[in-house]
Amino acid sequence: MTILFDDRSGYRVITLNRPERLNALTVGMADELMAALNAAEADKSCRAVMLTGAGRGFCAGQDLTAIVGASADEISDLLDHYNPLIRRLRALKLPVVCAVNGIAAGAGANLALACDIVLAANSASFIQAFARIGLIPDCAGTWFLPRLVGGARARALAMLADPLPAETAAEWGLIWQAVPDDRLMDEAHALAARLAGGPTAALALIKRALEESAGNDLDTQLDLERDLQAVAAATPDHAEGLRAFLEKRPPAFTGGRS
Ligand code: LHQ
Repeated sequence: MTILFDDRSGYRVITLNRPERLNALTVGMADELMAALNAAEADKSCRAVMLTGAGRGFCAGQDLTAIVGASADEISDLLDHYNPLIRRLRALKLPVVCAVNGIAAGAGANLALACDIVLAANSASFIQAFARIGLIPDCAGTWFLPRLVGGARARALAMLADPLPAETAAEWGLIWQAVPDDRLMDEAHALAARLAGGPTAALALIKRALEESAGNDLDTQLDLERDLQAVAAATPDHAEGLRAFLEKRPPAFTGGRS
């Protein structure tokens, strides 16, 4: 299996599992990952996802041995397997924590950036490795980078293809946090468990509002917030959140939808 699952209480851990190749991606692996994300969303007891890598790397991007001699058409066909993954992660109605346990290169870096909250081990680094092999950042690298770190840093990261250490990635806002290596998995599990106890429907609406903001002007976004707020306001978790506030106790969200 190139993808492993581990069901925890309220969330599912998905592990990229080709450690001898630093979890480099194949088409089969991308399709398995897609199936795992679909299964997580379909399982109503699953309220968050954690994505990580087996071994010393997170993901070294496309398996380069699989594209030696590939035609231009075959390369672009490959992206028809990877692009849906990026879209699925962004639209998944569950929060996704990424625990970047080691190097994240090429499509592997951008797979991590597609997740909602990215934690990385201090020893991990992010490489937009594409220019090293005469390619351009794909898997939404050219969309994420300027939005997360600004144009100047995006250009240098993409053109120089140098490793960006996790701590700098966090300072620049590329990821949420860099943590000591021996704390990474505990911190990521704690975050996933916390999100799994959250107001699942509202978290999905937050994802949607933030995602749509990228293409909206202020007026459109205000209208969208009003509409999505009406959906959130009709959920049992909103009622529970208000009750808990008035009763001065922590909320017991169920993740149910209206
Ligand atoms: C690998 C890989 C790898 C195969 C390490 N493939 N074996 C592009 C084209 C088309 C469509 C779809 O999308 C894309 C997007 C992309 O992702 S393009 C960018 C692809 N990735 C890269 O260019 C990164 C290639 N890897 C590296 O530069 C290095 O391996 C890094 C910097 C990631 C890690 O370096 P080290 O820590 O020194 O490890 P290593 O190089 O010794 O790798 C360990 C093993 O993993 C090694 O195999 P070996 O048999 O010698 O032990 C590598 O050959 C293998 N490996 N990445 N992408």
